[in-house]
Amino acid sequence: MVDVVRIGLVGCGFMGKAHSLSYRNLEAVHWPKLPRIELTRVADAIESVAREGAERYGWQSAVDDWRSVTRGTDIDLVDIVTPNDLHAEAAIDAAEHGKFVLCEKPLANSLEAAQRMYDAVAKAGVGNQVNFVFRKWPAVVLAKRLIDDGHIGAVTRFRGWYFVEDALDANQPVGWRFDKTRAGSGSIGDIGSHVIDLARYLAGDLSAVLARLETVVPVRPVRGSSKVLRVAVDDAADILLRFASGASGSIQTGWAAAGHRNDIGFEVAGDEGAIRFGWERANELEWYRAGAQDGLSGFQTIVVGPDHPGGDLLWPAAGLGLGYGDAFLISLGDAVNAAAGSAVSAPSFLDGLRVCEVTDAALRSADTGTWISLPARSHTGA
Ligand code: NAI
Ligand code: SOE
Repeated sequence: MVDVVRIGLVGCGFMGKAHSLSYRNLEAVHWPKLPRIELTRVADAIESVAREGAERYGWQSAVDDWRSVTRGTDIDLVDIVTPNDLHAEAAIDAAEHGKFVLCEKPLANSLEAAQRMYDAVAKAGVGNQVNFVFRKWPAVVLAKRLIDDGHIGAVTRFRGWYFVEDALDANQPVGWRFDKTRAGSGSIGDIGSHVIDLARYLAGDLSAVLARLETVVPVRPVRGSSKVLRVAVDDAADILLRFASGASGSIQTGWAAAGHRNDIGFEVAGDEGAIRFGWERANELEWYRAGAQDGLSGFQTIVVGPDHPGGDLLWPAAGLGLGYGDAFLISLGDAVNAAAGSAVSAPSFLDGLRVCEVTDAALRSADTGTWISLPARSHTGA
């Protein structure tokens, strides 16, 4: 294990802030289980954004060319937090220069690009992680543990959703997320990718999907321009799922969903019980055990705290509440430990590729109106 991990960040917008704040606190939070961290370089296509990011978050240098991060001989871990269309080029370059690569979700804006990214890290033999933060969340890891330990029996159904209302206002100017060439898809890739990852994490690989997509607002104003965008991505998606295990389920997404501020959640039903979770009550997990015939059965609420996986990183007492930034402290800590050689990273680019396979199949299904089977290899994790 190395004793210092030197980090380079590509992109300094919303996620640039989330990741930078985490890096600043990682050593203290994971103490003494993490190597020393150096915030070596930040790149942003807009030089002033990179410079301000460096000053604000403590990066040692700022550049506008991402290659001086992916090729920097003074950098061990390259963290890519740009819009989806740059993920592949930057990640492949970083892998070819021997870096550990952490990349934001979705892994890429197309299945073809995601496959190239996976091939590049596999060929270079470098560590890799895709930042599906919600599967790192204490209540979600606890859900996985309950399922794996048989506390709901055999999984029969998964129902997942991610609704936000960010795009409810048709007149509010939009950015790259609504541009199909940059993002690849709409709500299904942007927020749905998180739920597809949770479906795989909790209930195993998928074998087929049937999807219906909807663009609620066909023309939107473009941020920073007088132009309008003819929207070619989905505002909402409904996907029926078949799992390789024989279980079934559904995922719904929508980013113009009135009343839903950041509502990602799931229900997993088994033949002996069920589990449910929703981010708007992120510190709680609900668990139901079937069978009691006393008229008193129902879901029990478990409030997460130091007894639960990841919950031990912050506060010594239960119920104080963890928040959004804490999810990144957990996820990025795992990446740094993996880059230092003391852990295997998860979720990996292979998981990111599998999610892109599902998204791509759902997009094709919506075009054809038919069920689309996923390649058998995606059931094996290989
Ligand atoms: P953003 O638009 O806020 O920031 C992106 C930044 O990248 C901007 O500062 C932009 O100038 C910069 N950039 C664009 N092209 C670049 C280039 N060629 N070289 C260097 N910098 C470049 O976007 P946001 O919200 O930070 O999203 C970034 C990524 O993070 C996306 O892939 C998104 O899907 C993902 N994301 C993940 C979340 C999670 O929960 N894990 C939450 C939000 C976003
Ligand atoms: C929306 O609320 C959001 O933050 C998106 O902007 C992200 O892309 C998604 O990863 C999480 O939710």
